[in-house]
Parts: sequence; C-alpha cells; structure tokens
Amino acid sequence: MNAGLKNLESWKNLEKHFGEIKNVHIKTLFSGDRNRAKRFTLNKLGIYFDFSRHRINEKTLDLLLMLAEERGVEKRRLEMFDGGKINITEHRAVLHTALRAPKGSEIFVDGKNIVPEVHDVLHKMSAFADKIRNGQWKGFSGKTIKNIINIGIGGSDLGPVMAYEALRYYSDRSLNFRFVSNVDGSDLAEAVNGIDAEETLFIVASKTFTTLETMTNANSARSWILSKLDDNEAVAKHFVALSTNAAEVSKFGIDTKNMFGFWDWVGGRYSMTSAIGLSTMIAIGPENYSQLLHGFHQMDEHFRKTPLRKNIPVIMALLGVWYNNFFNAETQAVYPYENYLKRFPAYLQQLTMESNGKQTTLKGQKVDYQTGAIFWGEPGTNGQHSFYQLVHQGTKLIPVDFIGFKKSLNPLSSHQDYLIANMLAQGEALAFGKTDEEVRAEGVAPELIPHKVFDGNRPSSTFFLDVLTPANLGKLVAMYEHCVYVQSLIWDINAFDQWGVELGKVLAKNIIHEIEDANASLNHDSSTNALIDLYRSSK
Ligand code: G6Q
Repeated sequence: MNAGLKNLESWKNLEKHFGEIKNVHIKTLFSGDRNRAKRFTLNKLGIYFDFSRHRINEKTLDLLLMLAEERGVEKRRLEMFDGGKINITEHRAVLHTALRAPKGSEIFVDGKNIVPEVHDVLHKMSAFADKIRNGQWKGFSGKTIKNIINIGIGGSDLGPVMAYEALRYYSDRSLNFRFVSNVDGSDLAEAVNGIDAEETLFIVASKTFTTLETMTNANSARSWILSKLDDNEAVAKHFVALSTNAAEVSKFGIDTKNMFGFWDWVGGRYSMTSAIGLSTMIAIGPENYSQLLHGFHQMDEHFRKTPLRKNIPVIMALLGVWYNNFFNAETQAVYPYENYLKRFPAYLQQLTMESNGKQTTLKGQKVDYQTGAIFWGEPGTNGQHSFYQLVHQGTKLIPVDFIGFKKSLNPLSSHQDYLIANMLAQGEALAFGKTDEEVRAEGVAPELIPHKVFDGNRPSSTFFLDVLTPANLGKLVAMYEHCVYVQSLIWDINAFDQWGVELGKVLAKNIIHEIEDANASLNHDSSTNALIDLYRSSK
C-alpha cells in the first residue's frame, strides 16, 4: 500500500516542519526578513519569478529540495532528455524537448538520431506555410486560401487554439483561423458558416487518426467541400493531415504528400511544437514560429542544466507539492494579466491534469497521498469581478500564479498601468490582507468590520516578463511542462500516459451502437438504460 514517499527522510522532516510553519503569517515572514523578496526571487531568461509570497522559509525550501534530491530529480530529468522510455505503461520515450532541439544536435531513440527528422518536418511545414501565406497554394477552383480550419481535439486542439490566441498579434490578418474540436455538429456548422469552401483549407490534426470526434468532423468537412466542389480530386487541395498514422490518412483520401508527421514519443498534450503546430506556423509565419521554438528550447536548457535551487520549474513544482500535500490545497489557480493568454489556463488544465491525474505509482501500487491539483483560471482583471471573492475571503486555500508583462502589445492610454496595478494589488492583498484595526481605522461601522476583514496569508507566485513574444510564450509553456514532470517524479507517477482518456474513447463506442440499433438489448445499470431509451424514443 505505502508507495514510499511518506517514508522518505525529507518527507518526515517536512511533516515536522509543517507543524512549525503552518500558522505563521506571510506578513510575519516578511517583517522578519528585509531581503525576503530578493531571497525568494529567480530572474532567468527574462522571467522574473517572485515566490516570496509563499508560506515558506529557507528551511522549507531546503527540505523541499532535499525531497527532490531523494526522488532523484537531478538524474531523472536527464533521463527524459536522453530518450529514456520513461512512459513505462506505453513503453515510450518522452521527447517533446527534441521537437525544439536546434539543427545539428543529437538525440537518439532506439539507436537513431531523431533530430534530422524533426527538422525535415519543420522544413516541410515552413514551405507549406509560406505557400499558404503568399497565396501560392490554390484551392481546387484556383482561388487563394483565406480560411484555415483546424480539426482536432484534446492535445490536437488545445495547443493550436491557445497558441493562435496568444500570438494573434503576430498573425497574418488576411487569413481567417477557426478551430473545430467538439463532435457536437454545431461546432463545425458554425466554423463553416458564411465562408467560401473554395477558399478553405482543413487541417486534420490527429496523432492516431482514429479519434471519433476528429474523424466525424473531418468526414463532415469533406462532405461539405464535396457538396460545394463536387469532385473527389478537390480533397487533395483542401485537406492536409497532421498525424503519425499514414495508413489511416491515405484511407481518408488525403495524399500522404500533404501529411506532416510526428512520432510516438510525442504525447498529445506535449505536441504543440510538433507538426500539430502547423496552424500556428501558418498564422505567425515560419520566422516567428522558430522564435517560439527557441523560447521552448531555452526553458528546456534551463530546466536541464540549472541546479535545482535556481531552477524555475523545479521550484514551482515543489511549491505545488507543498500546498497539495501539506496544506491540503485542492486547486491551483492561474491568472494571466494578458488578454491574449485567455486560453492559457484551459491549455494548462489538460497539460497538468491529464499528466498528473493519476493514483498508481510506477511500480503499480496505489498512492497513499494526494497527486495532481485541479488547475483553473481566467485572465485578470476579468476574474477579479467574479470568482476572486472566494480566493480572498472563502474558506479554501488556493495558491495563485499571476502572469504579467511589463509592456502591452497594444498600448492604449493608461490601460497597461491599470492592468498591472491590479495584478500587483491582488497579490499584495492575498498575502497581507486587511486587519480588524485597519478596517476600523477606515471608519467602518462596527457591525460590518468582520465582513470587511481579510485574513490574507494566501500564497501566490508572480511571473513578470517584458512583453508577450513567441519566444516568451514558448518559455512559459515549457516551464509548466517541466513543472509537471518534476511533480510526477515526486509523486512517483507516470505523467505521460492517459488511460482515463482512452477509456472514454471505448465506452462511447459501445453506447453509439446501442443508440443506432433500436433493437440492441441494453445491459447497463437502470439509469443508463433509461437514458438511452429516452434518447432512442426521441429519434
Ligand atoms: C493527450 C491525449 C488526448 C489526445 C486526444 C486526441 O495527451 O492523449 O487529449 O490528444 O484524444 O487524440 P488524437 O490526436 O490521436 O486524435
């Protein structure tokens, strides 16, 4: 039963230490140390990472770092970079870092250097992106492509959507991008509403090319194109595929010449820098895309080479463990104060929760401790006018990541100053609160004082960067990717499989058959049987 984590020396010491520090207010930690902000800040790769507003002191950090050492983080981070088959349930290497390795580097999988193949695909993507961007690629009737619709779901959707929104400022505004993921017909219907099929390119993004939602949408998109263009040959001009499955791609009717490949060592949620990034590359152009990859690579190198104490993803991961396993915090909030990052929390939800939402150790035992936190968030300042209330005065402890940029991409009068003032004020209020005396001194009526008191002592990290560029986006995504991996090492779980997602894919298929065949006998529980019956009778 016991998976070993709780028996570690560092864990036992952390438990003891937690007893000492759990009631210490962040305010006290600051008043006892004039250098606290400096002491608990890292400034690397243009990311100012302030983690001073956490319920930690030097000893906490020492013990957390000891835990990382005991869990072999130093060595095991290299195992990932070196192509070790660390996804043990699927017997796969985990090499999203190879997707951004510079030309000329060497990374071996089963004795083969994979970097040249990575660059071949990048080259093919660039040539294609250029052809779309400069109007050379024509639709079947000779019209220039103006609409690009990415069809994919999960890892084949969330990265492309997030990156498109995040880097929209850098995108070619003469092209119109849409993203279809849901098998709900309304998603595709709305995406093609009002656009000209002759000017539309579909990118079918699917690692397996068998996912029900994506294939259903791709088939309907093909019917839509054929209903307008009435010639099977049109498919070749209006569809390209991003996949690892050439056989299924050609079965669908897409010429494998127009397929951009990747490999089984790229997990879906880690795939935004693989061929899955084609829509991003078309939007921002190959040059900006290579800056994005460079940003990823810089963070990869930082994670790989920097001692644990100065390593941003490692410190983030350990703070997450501290709240998750000692303070019993159930969630982790992410609030970007940058409107272009509006889909970033949704992207992180998949990255973190699909990776670390596990309860079985690498040796197959059930854990006896908490694992992955629930990630959630919205951009500031919008969130301030809704759920922040609970974060400030509710009964739950919710650590927050604030992400802000010094410069706006659209500087309008005082907007940026107001945006950043809000971000900084929120972190301050969460940490320091407002006492009874302070509220009273404001002349508040005595009966209202308890309602207006803020306990504070609510932890947050602040990530402050210069401006949202492709490279900075790359650094931020890679930072969370590596944070996830470190946490999985602490919790002794596999961050790279997703059996829960696979289960969903199988279960739906059984019920589809029963819905389609009105005579099929139903052997589910009485609730499921009744719901299927209800739906059948409506058809
Ligand atoms: C990601 C998951 C999952 C996957 C989708 C789409 O890590 O495995 O979200 O990306 O289910 O799968 P395909 O790309 O194979 O269609």
